[in-house]
Amino acid sequence: MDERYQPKVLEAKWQALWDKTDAWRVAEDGDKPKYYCLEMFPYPSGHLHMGHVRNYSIGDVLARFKTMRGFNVLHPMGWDAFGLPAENAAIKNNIPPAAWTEDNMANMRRQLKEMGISYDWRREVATCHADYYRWTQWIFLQLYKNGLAYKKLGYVNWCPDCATVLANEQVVDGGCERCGAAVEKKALDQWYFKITDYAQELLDSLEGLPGWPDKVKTMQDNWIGRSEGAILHFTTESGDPLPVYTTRPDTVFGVTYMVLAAEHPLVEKAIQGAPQEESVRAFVRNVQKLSDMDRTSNEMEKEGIFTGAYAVNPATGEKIPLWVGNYVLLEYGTGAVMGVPAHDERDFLFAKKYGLPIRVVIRPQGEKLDPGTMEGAYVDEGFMDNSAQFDGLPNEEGKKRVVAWLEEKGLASARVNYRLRDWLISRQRYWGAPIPVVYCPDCGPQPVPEEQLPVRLPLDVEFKPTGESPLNFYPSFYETVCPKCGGKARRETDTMDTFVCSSWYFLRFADPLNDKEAFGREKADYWMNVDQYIGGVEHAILHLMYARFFVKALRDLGFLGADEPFRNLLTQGMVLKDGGKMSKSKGNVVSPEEIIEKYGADTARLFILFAAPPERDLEWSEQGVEGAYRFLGRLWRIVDLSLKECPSLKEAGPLPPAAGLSPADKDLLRVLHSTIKKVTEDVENRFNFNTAVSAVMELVNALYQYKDKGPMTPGLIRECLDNLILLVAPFAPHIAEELWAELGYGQSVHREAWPAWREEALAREEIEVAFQINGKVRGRLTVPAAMEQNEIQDTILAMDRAKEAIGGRQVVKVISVPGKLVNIVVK
Ligand code: ANZ
Ligand code: ZN
Repeated sequence: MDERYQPKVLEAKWQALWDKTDAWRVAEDGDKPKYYCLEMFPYPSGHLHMGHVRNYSIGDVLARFKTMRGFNVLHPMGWDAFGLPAENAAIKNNIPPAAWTEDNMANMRRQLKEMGISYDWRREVATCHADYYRWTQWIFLQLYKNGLAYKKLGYVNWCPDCATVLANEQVVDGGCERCGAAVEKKALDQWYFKITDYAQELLDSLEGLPGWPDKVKTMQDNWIGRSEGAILHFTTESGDPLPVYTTRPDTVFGVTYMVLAAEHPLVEKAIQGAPQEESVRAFVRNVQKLSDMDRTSNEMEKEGIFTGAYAVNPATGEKIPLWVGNYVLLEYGTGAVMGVPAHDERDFLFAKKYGLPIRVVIRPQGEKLDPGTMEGAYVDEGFMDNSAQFDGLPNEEGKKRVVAWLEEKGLASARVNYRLRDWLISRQRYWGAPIPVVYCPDCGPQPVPEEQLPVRLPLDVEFKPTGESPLNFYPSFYETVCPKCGGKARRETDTMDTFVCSSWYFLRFADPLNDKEAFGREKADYWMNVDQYIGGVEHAILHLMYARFFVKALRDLGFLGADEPFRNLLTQGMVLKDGGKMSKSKGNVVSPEEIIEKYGADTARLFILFAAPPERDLEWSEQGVEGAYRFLGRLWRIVDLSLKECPSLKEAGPLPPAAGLSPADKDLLRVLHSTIKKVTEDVENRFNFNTAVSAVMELVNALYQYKDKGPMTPGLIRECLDNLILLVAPFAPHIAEELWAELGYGQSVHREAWPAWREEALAREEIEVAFQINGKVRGRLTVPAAMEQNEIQDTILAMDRAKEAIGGRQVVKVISVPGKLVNIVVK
């Protein structure tokens, strides 16, 4: 055995062997419990960053650990390969998006192999390959045929710089998530998925996910945004229906104005011929520049303008002024709100600003509120007031009674509302899965027949940033025939949001080579759910919500048994350096390549796993990396030294019965078994990889101490080294493989069973107890571990040293910490 630990040589050697033998391939196996371990697949930007390395190291420890624990483990990897950066690179460097993406995938695949991650590479998928997006298109067709995909004219978020539509979630503080440009509203025909059909189930089944972090579930809950209220049927003075959604029907007698969203269809009608016609239009144009995020943000000043028209309150028959405002969303509720300044903070500010009346209709018990002196809205519970027959009712009760009363007259209906919108999936972009629809002048939109899939992306596309899909300039793409009448027709040139591609990749991994189906039901049912999903918290809302929706929809269409995609979710923390996120702009990036080159992959993995528990942020530390490297060197040498000093250990048989062991032997045996126990429990129950690694480090220290003390018992050393290497295997797979071979084993360490600890080896035979007088340590005593607490006390009190220290004073009481100390209180 080489004296020096040479990671470069041995890592390359084992990686080549793993590759050649497809070491991590799996298939369904009825004899073993299955375990599906999945890390979020990356966008192929070209290079792994430390966040990836962390994500995939965590997943790899679990995958390897579960394999050794006897599970049939699926651990796949692929590429979320469509998307904008490839197009931008194409424009900038004149490389076709497909070629750029392929190069990047090749490089990152190589890097992942250099990290020694145990993926079944035969299952690799890339969402940009036709054998994958064909099935993305097929899923689109299933949703379309079942009313879950539809097209409508919508006001969409438009980034003028990227010249593309953004999902609401891609608008951050009113700016484009990618480039920061101010986002505008634009009317466009768009494709949507009807995720709102699943709003209630998506909310309810969060409760069935105890293995998800609470913070993620809360974010999903808020995003779905369920509220209970009613639609109240106001009308305009000229008789047009003007329904509003409110969560406070109990305040309907307090409505003093109404507000329409800028895009509301009644705005034009209301202003026609009014003197303020032009100024309202100007106001509307300004509001349309605001994103939904702006409109709902607390910071933005609430503004409005009177249309000149009036509405009629269904409860009172009263005429109330109709306004347009910058804070009303067209897409929420009905796009119109009733203004109740006395009981809504936003309405209160609005009324104060524009001199609108404030009418109190809810008051606290035994108190009257004066609108003239109120300094803010009264939003708490109370009793109805100024509300005709409802006066005096507790307002919660009032909500139901008002709705029932108006409902009887056909003027209201109870309603549950969700903030969740349908998912806008069309993009005016090239590098995405083409939407499989054809427009026929005679037959209208027609789904592409399934047997004609895939609708292939042309690969020779040129890039002109025009705001239209580049496919619009490719007659060879869009010219086609109608599948129904055979006449001339035009293909849809929009492509799908990349979130569509990533909403089902975990299903494809179950059956990636299937060219007859997106996935076979039997295989999907065998592997699903994903037992452990691991990724960044930045995907807490969108990706996870969309994937959940897909699974539920596919289940309802009969393609799948699972209800949820991911049984357990681990959101890993960030990798920081000098307290900040690693980023090019800050210049604090440490590249994985550099670290692997200098120390090897095992060191990189070990450091990352040791430096922090997985959910926490991790501070990069060069000393920490050095420390991990030194530890692996110590591990190497203890095996080398043991083999040299105790050559018979290779042939050593089973450990002799405990009776034959020296006290030092027994100590070491105890450390070994308590380490096995700790590492097992830390990994399995808590994902505490950091404390698991530090326990392994202590075991190595104990081995050195044992060795230094004198002759080694060969069977014991054998037992220690075997188990030590098994424990190290998931964390540092290459060195473990090499040392395992050095110990004479022919089979890969990663195919061995995880070690079990022996309960009887854990027990200490003797323990050391400190004794104190009035809190001050006066001595130590070694006693049998099994000795009773009061027996220990008596022994101490009988000792000369103790008697001397007490010095004839009176013992008031004795306080013990079992197994540790005895404190004698005297006065
Ligand atoms: C009158 C009222 C009085 C309201 C009151 C609240 C308090 P959630 O809980 O989020 O569903 N609203 C309705 N549609 C809106 C839209 N398109 N844009 C902006 N705001 C809208 O909120 C429902 C409440 O938000 C509704 O209840 C409505 O204001 C407002 F004392 O109606 B409320
Ligand atoms: Zn036709």
